[in-house]
Amino acid sequence: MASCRWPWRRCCSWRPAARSPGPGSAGRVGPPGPPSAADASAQMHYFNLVKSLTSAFPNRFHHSTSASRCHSRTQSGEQYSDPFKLGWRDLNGLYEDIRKELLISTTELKEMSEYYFDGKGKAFRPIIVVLMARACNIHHNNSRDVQASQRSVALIAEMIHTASLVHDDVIDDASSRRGKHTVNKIWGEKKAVLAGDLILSAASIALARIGNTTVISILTQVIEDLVRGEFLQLGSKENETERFAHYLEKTFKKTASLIANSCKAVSVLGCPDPVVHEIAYQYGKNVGIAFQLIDDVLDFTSCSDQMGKPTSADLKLGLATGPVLFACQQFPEMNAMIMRRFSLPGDVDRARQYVLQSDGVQQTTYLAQRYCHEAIREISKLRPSPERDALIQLSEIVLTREK
Ligand code: GRG
Repeated sequence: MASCRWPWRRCCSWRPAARSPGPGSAGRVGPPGPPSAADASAQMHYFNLVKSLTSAFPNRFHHSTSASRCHSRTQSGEQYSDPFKLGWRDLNGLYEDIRKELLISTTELKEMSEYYFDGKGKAFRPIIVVLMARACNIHHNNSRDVQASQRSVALIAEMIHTASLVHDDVIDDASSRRGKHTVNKIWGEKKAVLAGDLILSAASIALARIGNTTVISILTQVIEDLVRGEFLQLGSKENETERFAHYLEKTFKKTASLIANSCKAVSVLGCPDPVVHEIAYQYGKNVGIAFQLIDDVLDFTSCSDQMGKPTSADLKLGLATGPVLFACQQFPEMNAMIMRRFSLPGDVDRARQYVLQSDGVQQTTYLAQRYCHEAIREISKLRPSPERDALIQLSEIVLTREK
């Protein structure tokens, strides 16, 4: 297993080639601006959760920046060196509570819609949401504690995420996720679509119950973005620069919008200051884009066992992600393959070889680092708190994750 990891990825200080599109060309979603000198130096049950996180982030404390080298101290004086542990205090019973939202009388539909709420996911989104809630709450004259409505946003974010996974697996005809069969493989496509719809409708009911129209509009935007992001993924662009902007827009819509808007929603619930709302949104957007860029890297560098789903999946689906787009700058012969979405026999293997011979993986990782630095720059504008420090640490974990 160790042989399929790329340990250098954790301390990559690689710089993109002069021709790289770089984050500045990313249009609206784009980015952290031109590289600066700083860049270079640059409970299913608690046990299961910890187990899953330990294997997902085994090296998370081995590579820390001075900004993130922190031990968070709670009001009780207990010390946390792990942002997941700090966040999880507010998430006990997360999956039980989600299952309560999915109150369904039909046995089969109930089984299908509860299938992924088994504690095997990383719960990355709910963790960010509760940490952000506490980090924002101290900006208003109230307790740092997470409000019930903010905790609901954490549940809703995980439910929207899960519904989109179920639908995504239907679109991609995927067979495995999180190391188990997908809903569509077990129950068939039609029922899987309905199970995704049901989770989404339960999330919508929970959202309406919060009763805040601003928050409703922030989180419904996410659903539109998810659909538009998936649509963008169905198309290709001929021009290289347009192709990169298209990729980053798709990345924002498919992955980052949910994180950005959930962060914004809890900031709105906790604090009236629009400056704080924008910081929360920008942090979530930048971390979310970095998260997806690393996901795209892992599709080339990780093993199926590690990921719990097949790797090289993107090429097989005809998708040109960051590593491919960067590789194409070095190997322009990849252009034709990208345009025909790797549909000819041998295209997938050849494209994979080009990527592995190129700097595509390093460049994508470097780009993700720049988004994470931007996330840290944003969140550092908030008042100091253990949760703010944990969010800084979390952005680094995004870069070092192995699943
Ligand atoms: C039903 C709301 C809805 C949308 C339909 C299918 C679709 C439109 C959108 C697909 C969105 C999607 C699946 C994006 C991928 C995001 C991503 C990186 C998923 C993996 O997240 P992890 O690693 O997964 O956090 P775990 O398993 O840990 O939860």
